[in-house]
Amino acid sequence: MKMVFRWYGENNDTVSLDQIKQIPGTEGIVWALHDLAAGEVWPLERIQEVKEQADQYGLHIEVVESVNVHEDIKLGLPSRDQYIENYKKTIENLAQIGVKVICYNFMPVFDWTRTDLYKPLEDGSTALFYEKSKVDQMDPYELVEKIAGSDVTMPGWEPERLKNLSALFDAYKHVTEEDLWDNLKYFLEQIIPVAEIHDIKMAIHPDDPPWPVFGLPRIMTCQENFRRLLTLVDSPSNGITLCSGSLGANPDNHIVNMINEFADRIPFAHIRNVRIYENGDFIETSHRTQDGSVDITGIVEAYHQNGFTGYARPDHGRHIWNEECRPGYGLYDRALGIMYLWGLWDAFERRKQNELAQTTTKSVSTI
Ligand code: DNO
Repeated sequence: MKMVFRWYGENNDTVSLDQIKQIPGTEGIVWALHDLAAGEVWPLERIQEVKEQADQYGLHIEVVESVNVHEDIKLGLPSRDQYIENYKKTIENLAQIGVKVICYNFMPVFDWTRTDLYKPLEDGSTALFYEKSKVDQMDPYELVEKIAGSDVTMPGWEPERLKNLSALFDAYKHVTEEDLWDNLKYFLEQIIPVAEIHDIKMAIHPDDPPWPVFGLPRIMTCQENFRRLLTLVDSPSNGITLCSGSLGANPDNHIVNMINEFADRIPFAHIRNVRIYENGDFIETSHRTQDGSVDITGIVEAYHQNGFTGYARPDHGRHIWNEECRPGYGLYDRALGIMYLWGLWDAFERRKQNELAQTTTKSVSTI
């Protein structure tokens, strides 16, 4: 397991590279050129710039999250071909500077969705919260008006997506889940060969939450659908960012089974916990197994048993110790998350070594 940490860039993050460097066992940043709109080619010089910044701290830049997919590709519009060409060029440029994994998602219009960014937990910290009934009852067009009339910015949403929201909702009105599958296949058939040539693993992120929101279709939601994704283009470059928190918001998703089934197609793991309530609401807790509904211990054990050598990052943290930061992306709780993940990993590793030593001793003593 290679531990990495998401970093939003020099002028865009409250966490600094020297702080990241001091988190034990952390070897690289997970980054993106967040100011570029989906569909633009990422220029080589800009990529090089980030590499130089990271180099100064001995951190690598092998994982990008995300190169976002233009809506025209998801909608299957004729204009998609130009955007796909741009995407290929971005893959080439990233490979040239040493990137190995590109995370992306195929969620229509919105990335991750929450209803409260600072919901208090019992311990006095705050965390990202999703109130299911609130989203279920929300009329998307009302939402558009609300957003248009405010200076609201949403986590994980690029500002330009918030413009023209109404038109986007209209465009998706007749797009079914099967259409989305077709459009994903079309996209993958074109970009995966390019990724293969450049030894890049594409890693799709699950939909968060893993069910349709605002009447928009969502397909990266469950084990069966990830199985289908992997067959769309059967290549080691067509992989998954297995996000335990996104998938874990649906109690029917069994993450350990997914790791066991897809292990060799998971180049990138997001590991975090989430507490699910009976009414479908959920809140993001600390990474510790006992604090939420997701079996983080079992998940790390499954990665360990499968000999996982991919990249892993802690995911959203709570806001603790009065830290002011991007929602979910502070330093403290994610650093604690890393220590928990390493603690589990090291214990599993020690157990394995002890077992190996015992078998060796046994076989020696029977000779
Ligand atoms: C949220 C993230 C997502 C993720 C994208 C990947 O914190 O996990 O925004 O980066 O969905 O494309």
